[in-house]
Amino acid sequence: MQVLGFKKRSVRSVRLAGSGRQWPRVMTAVAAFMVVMGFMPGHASDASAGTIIGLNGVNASFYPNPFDPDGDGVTTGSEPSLINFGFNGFGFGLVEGLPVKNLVSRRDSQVSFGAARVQGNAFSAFMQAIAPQSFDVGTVITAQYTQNYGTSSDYTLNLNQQSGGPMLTQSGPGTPGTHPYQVTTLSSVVNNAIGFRVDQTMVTFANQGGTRYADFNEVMLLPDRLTPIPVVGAAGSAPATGSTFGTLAGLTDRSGGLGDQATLTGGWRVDNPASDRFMEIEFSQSEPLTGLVLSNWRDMTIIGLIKDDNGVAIASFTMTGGGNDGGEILPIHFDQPVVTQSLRIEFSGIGPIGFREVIPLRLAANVVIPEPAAAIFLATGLFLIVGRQRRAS
Ligand SMILES: [Ca+2]
Ligand SMILES: [Ca+2]
Ligand SMILES: [Ca+2]
Repeated sequence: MQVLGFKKRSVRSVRLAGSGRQWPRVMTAVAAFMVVMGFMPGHASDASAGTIIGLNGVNASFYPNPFDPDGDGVTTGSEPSLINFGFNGFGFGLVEGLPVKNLVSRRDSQVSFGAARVQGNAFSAFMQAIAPQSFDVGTVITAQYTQNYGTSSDYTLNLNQQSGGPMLTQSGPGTPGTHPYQVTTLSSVVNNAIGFRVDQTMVTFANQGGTRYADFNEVMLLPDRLTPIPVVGAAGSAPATGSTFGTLAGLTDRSGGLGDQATLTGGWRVDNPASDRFMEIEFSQSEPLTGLVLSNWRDMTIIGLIKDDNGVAIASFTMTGGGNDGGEILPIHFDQPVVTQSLRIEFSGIGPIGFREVIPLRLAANVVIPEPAAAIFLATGLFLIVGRQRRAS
């Protein structure tokens, strides 16, 4: 089994690299689960179709989607989520170029499957989603792909609260030809969120006349206050035959990837991977992993087993493709933090493997009193003590 070395690889993680003992039993369970769930590899749907099962005492699940409470697709089923859009200021010819519900579909893509688009003749547009019930938000994670046509499509994202006004939580420059994943940790959990609104500059595309567009790929609102765990190394399968596209650094560069295979940047993909089908990321120290966002590349089906730095399997998962240009973007939650210095994913099945992005997350520290405020607090206390002493003397 080939192991690509980390700069700081520990003895523990070398052991983990050769461990595949639990694979057959786990994959039997995964296969049975897939049959029960009616999972068909390659099935294209606008519903998120991924599955996850915690293993060896770890409870793992996907963070629920407030806009798809019954989990069968946004605006599919009984939930009364309200998704709408419009121009800011003067405009005409308003059209939903791609379904705006794709804002919360938990799928990502460059421009087609999984993305939301409003188009027409205006300079600014909004897209918003209101959930049937209020929910907690501690972290906002977004994906925005902007075409490389020379004009910035900057945005602001406001949380809508059940009581109180809109709350600005994130903004982005919309730099042409980029595909950023942005993680924003709120200073405290918002308990009465009801939805969000993206306001965005509309831009013209080359050879598209005067029509202007606003594209946005995904907004994920997670209840925990999470912060990304820094990644210091990565390793992955080499191809048996064929090619690797992108780089291992693209796994965790906060870009969803650009271009087709031959020109891929911001992602990592291996066609015809060797028999040791894996990817691995390493942290500088043991970290309490609470969340993990996985975004698979394009139309590939992924069947994976996640292992900690002792080689213990903590979860198995599946992800589907979605047509030519849309993988899933799935936020995994571990009920109890998994303390580990590395994460390894071993792939099963056939076909290419790869991700647009992997985001390991831990709980954010509680907000402390900023130093100037603390100094005032201490000075006030000291003043009161001195005052009492003077009065007493
Ligand atoms: Ca639904
Ligand atoms: Ca989407
Ligand atoms: Ca990436």
